[in-house]
Amino acid sequence: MLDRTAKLTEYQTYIDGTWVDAASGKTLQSIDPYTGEPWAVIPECDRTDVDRAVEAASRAFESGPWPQMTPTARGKLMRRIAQLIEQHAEHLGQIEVRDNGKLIAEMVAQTKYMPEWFYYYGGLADKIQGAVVAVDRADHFNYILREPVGVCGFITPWNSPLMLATWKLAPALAAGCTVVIKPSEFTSASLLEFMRLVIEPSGLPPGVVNVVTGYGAVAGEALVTHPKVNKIAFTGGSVTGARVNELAARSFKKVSLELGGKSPNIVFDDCILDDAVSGAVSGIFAATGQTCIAGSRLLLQESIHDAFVEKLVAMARTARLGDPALAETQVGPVTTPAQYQKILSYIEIAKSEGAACVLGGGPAGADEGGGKYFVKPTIFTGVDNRMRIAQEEVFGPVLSVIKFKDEEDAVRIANDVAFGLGAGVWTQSVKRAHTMARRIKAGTVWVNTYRAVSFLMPFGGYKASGLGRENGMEAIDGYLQSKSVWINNGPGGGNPFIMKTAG
Ligand code: TXE
Repeated sequence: MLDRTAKLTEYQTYIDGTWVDAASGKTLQSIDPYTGEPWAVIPECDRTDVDRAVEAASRAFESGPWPQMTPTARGKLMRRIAQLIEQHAEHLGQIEVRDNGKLIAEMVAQTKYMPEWFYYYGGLADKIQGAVVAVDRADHFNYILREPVGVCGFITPWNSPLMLATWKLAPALAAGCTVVIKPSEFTSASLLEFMRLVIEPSGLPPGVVNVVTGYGAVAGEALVTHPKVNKIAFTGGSVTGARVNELAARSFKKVSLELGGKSPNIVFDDCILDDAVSGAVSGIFAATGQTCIAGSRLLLQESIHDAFVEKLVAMARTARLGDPALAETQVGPVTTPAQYQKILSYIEIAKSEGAACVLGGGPAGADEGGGKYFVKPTIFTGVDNRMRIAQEEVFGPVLSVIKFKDEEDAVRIANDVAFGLGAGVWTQSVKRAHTMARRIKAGTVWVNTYRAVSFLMPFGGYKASGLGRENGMEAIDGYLQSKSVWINNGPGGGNPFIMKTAG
């Protein structure tokens, strides 16, 4: 059970295998979104700390035990990390409930599942294979090596702090990289607990994984612009993602971005209605809508629109708001005051655009199970896809319902948006399922399910939803680069003034 009575917990950050304060001695406070009160004190790192962490990661990459370790040994170490997460899953989950306001029920599921990433990528560590190429030259033996990209900087958001760090950390370690992580200033505690309970006792050499806590504009930008960082992996909003991409480009860093979405959840009249209603609820009200894959545009076929909305509203109305630490709670608080204001402002925008609010539409008071930063599950019908409420990411429990006529119309509306992260399709027709999966421009299409993720399935965005993929075999490619090796076993010579081509 979560203990909310303890006084402020003071954290240090983890750089080069030791626990340290920020060099400046500055700290920031982390707020419990359920009570609105500070509960933890976190070092406020700046460029000096980032420099220390990157230097440590660079040393660990170039020398010391890490680059000497065989990929098989790296894999074993990663399996040890997985076991340590299993041991501490409950505690890690509770910290995230406290720091982020995530539901304990969701955190139990997430922290139980997280070890799979380290088992899976640990298993892949010694299966990273180059190739021998039968090159078009006599007496040559050519091969391709696959080498780690080097020091990686991770910038992670507040909505699923540990899970999203895991998606980056596991493939990076398997590839042999070293890492500096800048968690969100709103939710740093679970990562620091992860370092204490998992990374430190795992036996990873010092400097392989480092953490710099602090603000995005200071610690984040120092990491993105540091000359010794070779790759940036970022998850967050599109505006920040674009800035990170531009800054990283100046020093030619490799970049992967997992950004926002405005995902269509498309319901055809041949669906199993109850499953689709539950899928619509899960798409927008799970995690209080604070998820990049939120199915925030519900596209309903005209013929079932009214019946569907009736069932949807009836189900959403029963959602239990409350303390995220209680197993029975279904909708928790919004994580940050700024996000709370943003959600409320979008509710007003939707109203002013002429959408009809058929459920919720404002803050949830204490009598409804709410607290300081609670928003009622909100549904707007009569939404036109050109409205801001249909085009811009709200990142909260606010659903836009849009009517469509037929398959063609559904595809047009679904793709008429800047984002392309996910999409849901509810139908019993096999033909329609495959057609829609092919025609929707999004990194993930779920048919008759929603918000499902796995370490085995690539995850990432089309269009403004990002660059690169996390999870699955291809994620490891983002942490590797290839080197072409030419060995001439034959005579030298030839005209030194022209390129050595086959012709
Ligand atoms: O995210 P930011 P914010 C979306 C969602 C939300 C909006 C804003 O719509 O309402 O973004 O949220 C770090 N250089 N998503 O402001 O700014 C920051 O410290 C380097 C979608 O909280 O993107 C944090 O660690 N780093 C999303 C991380 O970037 C910088 C998850 C993310 O913060 C930086 C979260 C800078 N200049 C929000 N500025 C998703 N894809 O799941 C900030 N940061």
